[in-house]
Amino acid sequence: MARRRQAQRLAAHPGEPSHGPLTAEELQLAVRNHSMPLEALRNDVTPPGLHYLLDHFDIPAIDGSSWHLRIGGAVQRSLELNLRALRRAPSISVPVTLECAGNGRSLLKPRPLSQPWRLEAVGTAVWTGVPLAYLLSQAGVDEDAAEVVFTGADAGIQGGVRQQYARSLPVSEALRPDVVLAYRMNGAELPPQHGYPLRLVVPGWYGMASVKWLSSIRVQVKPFDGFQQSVAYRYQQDADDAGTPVTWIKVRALMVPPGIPDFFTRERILAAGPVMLTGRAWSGNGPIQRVDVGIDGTWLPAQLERPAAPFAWCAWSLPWVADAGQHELSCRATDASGATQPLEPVWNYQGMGNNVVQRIKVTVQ
Ligand SMILES: Nc1nc2c(c(=O)[nH]1)N[C@H]1C(S)=C(S)[C@@H](COP(=O)(O)O)O[C@H]1N2
Ligand SMILES: [Mo]
Repeated sequence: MARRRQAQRLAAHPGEPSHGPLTAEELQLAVRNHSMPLEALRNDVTPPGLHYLLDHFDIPAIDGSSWHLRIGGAVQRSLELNLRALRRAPSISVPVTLECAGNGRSLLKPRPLSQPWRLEAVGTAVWTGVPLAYLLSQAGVDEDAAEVVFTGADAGIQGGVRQQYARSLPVSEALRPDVVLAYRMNGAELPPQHGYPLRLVVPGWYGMASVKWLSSIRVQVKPFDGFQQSVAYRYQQDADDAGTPVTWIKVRALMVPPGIPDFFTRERILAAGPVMLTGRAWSGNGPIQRVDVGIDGTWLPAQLERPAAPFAWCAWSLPWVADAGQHELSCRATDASGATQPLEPVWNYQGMGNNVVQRIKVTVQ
């Protein structure tokens, strides 16, 4: 009996894939970290509160008036800046589509136990703040520097390791002109859950790179080997596989589910006749080249609109004349690198980068 209990506990261990029903631990994470309701795909910029959210630990308590950011390590001059100094520095505003690398995880079989996203862990916001490259040039990055490490104020334990959330970027990425230290989101003060008072935003990279609640930036000569870099966020086949790092966002399209939902199943009910199917598509690997919409398995090219910025999603649309009966709708994007979405999920141990096509069941009456 004790043995069985232990086995059950092990089955709910994060990282161990499960064939079983959703666990209490997954539900606990899911109610803390929400996705974007698919109908919010109708907005160019995701309204406040509808952007997806992923916080590993607790939202830290930070007093903006005494908070400051330290920049140090392999630099000529270490800097210490408070919020007022940052707000006086040159600023940019960048529309960016952020997506969690674990998006699609709960559709994998077996299901890696972690935040159980379906397909909606995405959002687009306009991030305003200081270009990281500007502050790094003020500090003067040493010639032999390799990486820049960003550490958040949030702390916890993951994989048995006590840590503050931290991630690094290669110096070349950190110096891109569109990488921003943001203190505003959609024109308003950064909300507590999205990183107040300051967060990094790395356009084109999966969300884990965009460190929230920044407390320090450290330039390093050696590669960073923190937990969120060397253990988490890797494409692995099993626990012993060192794997490859998760970096750029893979291509994906999503559709606004047409018609009205059934409350419990979320299946769609639609009146027969013309309907405009719409959605958004994005990729970290070059502009979206095409979106195809599948109607009962027949693919038709959608019309694309221009995105607001290189790493913001683009809108797509396709008119459809719905005839009575059951239908399955899907959408599939292709980016400039030629990459497209798989029709079946591609499994990996941490459930990363599952950009399988979305399928929506519709009953037309
Ligand atoms: N300090 C800190 N930064 C963090 C995280 C975190 O838990 N702590 N989560 C990361 C992950 S995995 C994602 S997907 C994004 C989510 O950003 P959002 O909550 O603003 O959508 O923040 C990233 N930055
Ligand atoms: Mo994430």
